[in-house]
Amino acid sequence: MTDTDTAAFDLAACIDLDTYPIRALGTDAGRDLIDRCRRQLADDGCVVLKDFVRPSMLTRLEAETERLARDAHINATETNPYNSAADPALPPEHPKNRFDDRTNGFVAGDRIEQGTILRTIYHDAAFKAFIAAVVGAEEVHEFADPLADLVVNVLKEGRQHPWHFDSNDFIVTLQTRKPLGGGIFQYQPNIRGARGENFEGVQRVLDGDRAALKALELTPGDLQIFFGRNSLHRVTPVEGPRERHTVIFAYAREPGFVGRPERARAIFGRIAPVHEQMLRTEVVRADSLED
Ligand SMILES: O=C(O)CCC(=O)C(=O)O
Ligand SMILES: [Fe+2]
Repeated sequence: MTDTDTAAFDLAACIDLDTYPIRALGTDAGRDLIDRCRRQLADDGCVVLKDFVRPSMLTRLEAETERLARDAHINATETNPYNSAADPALPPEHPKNRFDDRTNGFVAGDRIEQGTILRTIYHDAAFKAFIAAVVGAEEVHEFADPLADLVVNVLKEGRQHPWHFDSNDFIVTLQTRKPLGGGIFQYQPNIRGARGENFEGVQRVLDGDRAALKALELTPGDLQIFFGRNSLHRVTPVEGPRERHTVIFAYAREPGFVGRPERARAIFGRIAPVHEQMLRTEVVRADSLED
């Protein structure tokens, strides 16, 4: 590790605060930014802030995730859009029975040190206040899960993240490395929601209907805020030897969120002490129910 990897730095040198005045949300320019983001999220479920990270920082940003990506846990599995089990009572063409390869890798949060650009942004109070204002929350809270709080999503050549809905209602991502081809983020805004699951609509997308699909042409430094709970989305297979890297900043509306231990095992290949604690508590609870 070199000095530049660990040197502390001012976030103002990293984020384009002139275009994105996240430290001055009470000013006209700050309110304007929030309004624009909120309108776009309401219309589309997605907002992209181009060049959120200043171009002068991109080399360092890319080097950071490139170094971390060597530690990614590759978890090749088959998943349906709901990340659930198949339902044999339903026909094979039903979306619940449509499984596709999920072949991305994740670098867990405990591999990402303090002093990195990624952790500096993640813990920054102004950044969190900005995200809260955009998603319409009083506050957002860092995950209390040392693996899932901050992760790097790594897609190698031929790998993909297939059609799915997220379990979090919103997700904040930053692209740090763009592949030579493919790796396109596609989504169909609000395909499900208050009116229900819309299995027919989901099935049409899985069958190749592209009529209402949107696609993002992301480049390194772009920040994306996305309501993935109701918008079906995927990342298409990466083409060429250059990996695709995105960073996921995970926040919750309530404090203390920890993912399920079995999910940590599936995604990161291991669990943290907080998950071990959860398992012990469950055993105690199960025992007392038996009595
Ligand atoms: O890497 C991305 O652009 C987003 C991946 C995604 O949809 C997810 O992690 O849930
Ligand atoms: Fe997702």
